[in-house]
Amino acid sequence: MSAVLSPTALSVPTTQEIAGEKKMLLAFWVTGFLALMVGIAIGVLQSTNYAGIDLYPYLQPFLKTYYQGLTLHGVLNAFVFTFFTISGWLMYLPARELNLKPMMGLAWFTYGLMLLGTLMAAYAMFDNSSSVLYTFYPPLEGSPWFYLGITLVVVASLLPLAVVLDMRARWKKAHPGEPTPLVTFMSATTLLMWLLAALGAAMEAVFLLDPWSLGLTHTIDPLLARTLFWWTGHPIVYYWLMPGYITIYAMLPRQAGGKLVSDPLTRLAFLLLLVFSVPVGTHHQYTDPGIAPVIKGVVTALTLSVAIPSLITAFTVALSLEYAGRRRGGKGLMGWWMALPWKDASVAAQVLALVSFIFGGAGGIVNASWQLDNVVHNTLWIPAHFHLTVGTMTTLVFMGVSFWLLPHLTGRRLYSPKLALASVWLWFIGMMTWGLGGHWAGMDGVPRRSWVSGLPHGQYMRLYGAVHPALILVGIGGVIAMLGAVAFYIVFFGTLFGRKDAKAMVAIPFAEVIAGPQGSIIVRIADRLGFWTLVTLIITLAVYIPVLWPMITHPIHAPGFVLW
Ligand code: HAS
Ligand code: CU
Repeated sequence: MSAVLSPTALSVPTTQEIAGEKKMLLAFWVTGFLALMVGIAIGVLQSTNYAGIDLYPYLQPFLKTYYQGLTLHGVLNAFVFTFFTISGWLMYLPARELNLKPMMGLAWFTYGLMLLGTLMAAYAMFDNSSSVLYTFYPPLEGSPWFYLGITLVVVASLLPLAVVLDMRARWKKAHPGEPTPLVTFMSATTLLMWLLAALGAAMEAVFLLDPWSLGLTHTIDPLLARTLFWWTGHPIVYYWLMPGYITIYAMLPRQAGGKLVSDPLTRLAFLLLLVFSVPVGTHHQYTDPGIAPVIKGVVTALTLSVAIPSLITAFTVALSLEYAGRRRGGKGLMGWWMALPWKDASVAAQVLALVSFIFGGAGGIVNASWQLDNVVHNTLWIPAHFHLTVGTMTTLVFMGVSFWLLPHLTGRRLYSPKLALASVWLWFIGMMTWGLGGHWAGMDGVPRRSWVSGLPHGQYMRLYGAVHPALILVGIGGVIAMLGAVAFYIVFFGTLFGRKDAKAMVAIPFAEVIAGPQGSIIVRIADRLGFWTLVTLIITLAVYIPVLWPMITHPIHAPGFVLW
């Protein structure tokens, strides 16, 4: 019945063999979480803003406006935190699973390039020359440091693909005819998806933003730029999600005391995520003019398809958790749920993240339908949606991973497991409260990205008094999550600088599987990664050529604006 995930997965390699690789992942992980720390600190200002409390006047001269704060919050959390942690994670896991040495020179080059890009963009954001928000929609104009910095970060994020494909090729050579081991398959699929996804932003940067900000062109086409941005901007959310799914599928079941129920279903979910993620970016532009209605209809259908792999995930993972809970003695309909190891902060983080994702995903399905999106677009509903998805599903999962990963990488004991557990619950409760308030206020028409607390109090109450309870929830949620973050970073740094302990060097908790890959036709078909990448490219071009052609043949020439 049960098959081990891969022959090498459960072996514990000697510290010496992998010390360099551990150092590499630690560098990526710590840099990402440092960016997140700054991003979260600024985030609380965004939450209190909606509750009607303007803290920005107290932060002069560090942060001049709400929009500067919001730009830093979005870029540091959504790009810098994710790109660093994901790049290191996706190179390290296959190396351990396959027991092969990754191309360390390229791995460190990735780190250096990403750091350089981050520093350039951070400089441009902190000096308030680029308060263009994390979507940098032109004709809002930022400094070349910002656009060039982001360009370097994106280029760097593509390099781990070469590292992973190289290891996969070497492994395949030594194991002819065998399917790629699961975690390596998931890492490669994520990075191949991201390669096709990044083409949009790359074109936007190279042809539009970089030359414009350098003064080589004097006007910009806002519609074309937005469309290329969302080519990348939608699938980037799966680039944030899939690395979290790797631990949810391939590690959480073991941490919870069970097994992953199906290897082939896991691969099917990742294959569908590869194929359907990229062509649907125009669902962020349902209200934009200049895109044919028929395309918006097609994109609605395609977007609903990309929810299918997450629905598969919901069932596969719920069953794996149920198996774990019953093995631990849980009885009856929901007894297994209570029997999960809730005291383990790493498990609690991941399971609570999944609970939040039920609501985040349901909101996404509302956004996906063209008609319903018209009700919620550009309202606080949208940030509520993404604070439950990237802000909880991705972030809380990676917080939970940190609780075993840091001891694994440093050989130091987890600092205060109790505080770790408290941080998880505080983050979860804070974000769920934020999510509730944000969805509610959004349905009542409160706009996103608005410095509402900058209004005179009477005017704020006249406009938003009726939804004030919802906006207070947003403020309270942000503060609770902030407390969770403080607890989390005490544990994070407490572990990094804590006591060495030989027993702390835990192995990666790769899970065993119940239904293995042997003899599965899905596994055989899914393993043809080159073919599926080509299929995805063809579908993407089939959707995007009709979208882009009218824009290219009828260009808009807009001058730039610097507003804040
Ligand atoms: Fe989204 C806007 C559609 C998922 C992030 N999304 C955003 C933005 C961000 C974002 C950042 O169609 C804002 C961008 C901006 O600034 O303008 N999104 C979707 C859809 C999905 C979806 C259909 N989004 C995500 C994920 C994100 C993310 C994941 C980050 C990581 N989103 C949209 C649309 C917009 C949008 C439109 C534009 C809206 C507008 O007007 O601007 C789907 O992938 C969601 C599928 C998910 C599910 C949930 C499955 C549940 C699971 C948990 C199971 C629980 C278990 C626990 C096992 C169907 C897997 C056991 C528990 C028991 C009780 C048994
Ligand atoms: Cu999207």
